[in-house]
Amino acid sequence: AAASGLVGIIQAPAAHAAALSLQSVVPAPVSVQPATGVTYTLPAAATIQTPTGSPAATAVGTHLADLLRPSTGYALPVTTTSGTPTSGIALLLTGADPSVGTEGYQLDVTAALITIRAQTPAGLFHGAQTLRQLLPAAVEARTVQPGPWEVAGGRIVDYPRYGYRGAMLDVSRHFFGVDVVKRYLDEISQYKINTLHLHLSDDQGWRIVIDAWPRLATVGGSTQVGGGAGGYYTKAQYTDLVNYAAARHITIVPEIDMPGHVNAAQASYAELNCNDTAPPLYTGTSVGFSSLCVGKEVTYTFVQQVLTELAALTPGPYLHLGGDEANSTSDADYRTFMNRVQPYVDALGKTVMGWHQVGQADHSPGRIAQYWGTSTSDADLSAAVSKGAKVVMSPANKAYLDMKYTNQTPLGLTWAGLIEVQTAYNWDPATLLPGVPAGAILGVEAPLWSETITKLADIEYMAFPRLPALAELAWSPQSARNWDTFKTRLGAQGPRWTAQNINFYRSPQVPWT
Ligand code: TNX
Repeated sequence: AAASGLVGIIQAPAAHAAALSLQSVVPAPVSVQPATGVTYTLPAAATIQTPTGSPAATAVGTHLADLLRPSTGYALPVTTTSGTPTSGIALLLTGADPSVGTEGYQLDVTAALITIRAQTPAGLFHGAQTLRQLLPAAVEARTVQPGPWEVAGGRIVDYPRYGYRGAMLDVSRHFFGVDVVKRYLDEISQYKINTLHLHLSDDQGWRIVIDAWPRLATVGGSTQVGGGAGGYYTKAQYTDLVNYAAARHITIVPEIDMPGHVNAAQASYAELNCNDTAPPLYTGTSVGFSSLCVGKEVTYTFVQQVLTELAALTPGPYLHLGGDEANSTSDADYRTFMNRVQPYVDALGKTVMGWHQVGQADHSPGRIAQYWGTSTSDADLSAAVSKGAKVVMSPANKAYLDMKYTNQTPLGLTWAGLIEVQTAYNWDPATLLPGVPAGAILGVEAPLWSETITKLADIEYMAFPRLPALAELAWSPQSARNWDTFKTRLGAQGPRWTAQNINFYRSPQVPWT
C-alpha cells in the first residue's frame, strides 16, 4: 500500500526534480541560509560518521541509517570517528553555533558532505529529522526507490521556542497496544515533538499493571468505550514504550486521573468507594460522575502505592495527576485530596503535572498546569500561575485533536468547536491568555481523546495534519510562522505521509503536492 501511493513519484517523467528548498521544513527553522547552486548527492558508498565516546550520538546515526537504508538501498554503515569527516553524513557534538542550546542543531550541506552539529544527542536527533525532510519524499518509502538522493546546499541553525512540545494519547477510552503507540511515537518524532503524555486511566479503563492493586488492570482494564475488550500494558511493555520513546528523544508523561475519572478503579476494588460497593464497569462517554472517597484512609494508601510504582517506571520528571472535571467531588474535598497527594509526587522525586483545575489546590514545587479551556482567562489557571506554576497550553478549541475538522468529519467531537488546520495553526501560545505572562509558558501539547477513536488509522486521521501544525507553534519562533508559507510547506508533507502510509485528512485549506 505504501508503494502504490508513490506511483506518481516513481513514474514522474522528468529526469528528476530539483532538490527541495531548505525553506520547506516543518516546523520552520530559526535560520536558513541557502547556498545557491550547491547540491549534495548521497553516494551509494556514503557512511554515517558519529563521534567516538557517545553511544547516544551513535544511536542517532543508527536511527538515521535505519530510516534511509530501505528506500536508498544503500548500506550506510555507521562508524565512529574522533576527526572531522570530509564526506558522507557526519554527526558531531562539537562546533555547533552556541545558540542551538540543548535541543537545537546546525546543519551544513556542501557538495562534499552533510554535517549535523549539536551540543547533545537530542540536538543531533532533531537535526536528523530536518535532513530527512530535505531528501526527496520517496526516501520515506520502505522499498528501494530510484534516486538521486539530493539535498540543497546551505546552512540551517535551529532550536526550539519551547522546551515542552507534547502530544497526548488517551489509551483509556479506547486501548491502543504497544505497536500502535510506537508507530505514533515514530510519526510525532519527525516533527520534533519531545513529550508523549499517556492518559492511562479513566472511567472506562485502567491501562497499567500496578502490582499492589492487580485488579486495576485485570478488571479495570477489561473493557473500553462501546464494550470492547480493552487491555492494559504490563510493566515490561510499558518500559519497552518508555525506551522506544527515549530512543526518539521523547519523554513519556504518565497520567493517572484523580480524584474524578476513576470508575475503572472503583469497579475493581469496592474499598475505593465511600459506600464500599464496587460500581459496574463503564463503557459510555459521560464524564464527571465518579470520585475517589476523600475521607477514607485507604484512598491515600492506594494513591501512594500507585504513584510509587508509576514513578519507578518513569525516568522522566513528571507524574500527571489529572484533576479535571471532578464534578462529583466537592471543592473542599478536591483541595483536601490534592493537597495531600501532591506531596507524594514530590517525595518520589517527581514534579506534579495536572489539568489547570489543580490551581485550586496548593502549589507543589515546579508544578505544571495544563490549560485545556476555551476562553482567554481562567480563575484556576491564574491561581496556579500566581502560586508559581508553569503552563502547558492545550486550549481545547485550538489544540484538541479529537475535535472534528468540519461538520463532515466522520470521527471526533464538537464540544470545543470545529478545528480546521488554519484554526489549529493561527494562535500564539504566548499571547492567547493575556493574564498569563509569556515567561510562564513551558510549551504546547496536542491531546487526542479517544471516545470516538478506535484504531491507528483514526489516530492518524485526526493528528495529520494538525499535529505538525501544533508542533510548529511549539518549535518555531513566532516571527518565522505564517499561515501562507506554512500551508505550502505542509502540503509538501503529503507525499511523505503517503509514503509512510499515514492516513491523513486532505484539508481543502492546504495545497497538497
Ligand atoms: C474533556 S479535557 C476531558 C476529557 C474528554 C475530552 C473530550 C479534559 C481534561 N477532560 O475527559 O475526553 O473533554 O474532548
